[in-house]
Amino acid sequence: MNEKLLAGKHLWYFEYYTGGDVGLFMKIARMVHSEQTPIQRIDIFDNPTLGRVFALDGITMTTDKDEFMYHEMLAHVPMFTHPNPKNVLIIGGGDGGTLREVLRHPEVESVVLCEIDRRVVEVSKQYLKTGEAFNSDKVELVFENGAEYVKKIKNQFDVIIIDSTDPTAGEGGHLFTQDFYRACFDALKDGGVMCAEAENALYDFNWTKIAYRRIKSIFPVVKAYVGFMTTYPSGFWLYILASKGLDPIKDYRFEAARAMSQQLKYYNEELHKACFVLPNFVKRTLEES
Ligand code: AAT
Repeated sequence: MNEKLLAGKHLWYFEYYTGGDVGLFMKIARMVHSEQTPIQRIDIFDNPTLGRVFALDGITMTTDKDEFMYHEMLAHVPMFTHPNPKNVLIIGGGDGGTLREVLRHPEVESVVLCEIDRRVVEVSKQYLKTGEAFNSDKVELVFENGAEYVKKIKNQFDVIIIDSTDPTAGEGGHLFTQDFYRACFDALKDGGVMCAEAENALYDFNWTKIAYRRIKSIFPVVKAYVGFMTTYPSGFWLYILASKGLDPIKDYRFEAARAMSQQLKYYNEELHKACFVLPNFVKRTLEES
């Protein structure tokens, strides 16, 4: 047997995907932080291959190695679809990764980040590289359930990004309801763009369909797109972009996207178009939903 796998020598982390038959495991080379907050369990540990890993309730949120894939795709597709994204709202995203990507855009004047669990932001600032984004003075933090916060806001944001936990666990479910999407529509200015993480087509496709159908009943333009995300279930992640009129393929800022892609590891101006081309089984199912 491989020496590395000898029982008793190391701690191991197991993530069970929805259904419980398939999952992901990682060696815990060093435990960095564990706590139970009033909302959820936070664990941060180091893995020799993936670097620092951040998990909530036993579900992987970020690893140093691949968090850029998810955060770049979640942030830049809506940010380059909008012609001038000055005021941005991020719901969830307490690790700071989406915030870091949003702050790369020079047009941004202010970002409100509404996170349900204050401790996620505090431990991210202390232990994660993504937490460095909170040092920006453009950021206003709100610690509240995003579904409650957004109901109180009208006509204020150019872009809203929903960086939530899965609807199947914890508090993420609040961010997949029809009322929540309607409140996001109302919180956007005319010409506004919303983008939501939308799960995967293998283990949680039902949730992608539900989110797509609900968003479609509210926004005139709705398009799903896809990206690799190697440590999320299936490695193949879906996102939903919705707008009050802008088309993410016809209207995006090609030149600005090209200029920024020099400093990015995943997103580029060509990928922006390509990510909307969906595999048949995803395309058909979403069209029917
Ligand atoms: N940035 C990649 C990591 C995440 S974290 C999602 C964040 O959403 C968590 O910090 C969680 O505390 C916060 N959150 C959950 N529900 C709410 C809510 N109702 N209001 C505000 N914040 C909330 C995303 C992981 C993607 C899924 C991986 N499978």
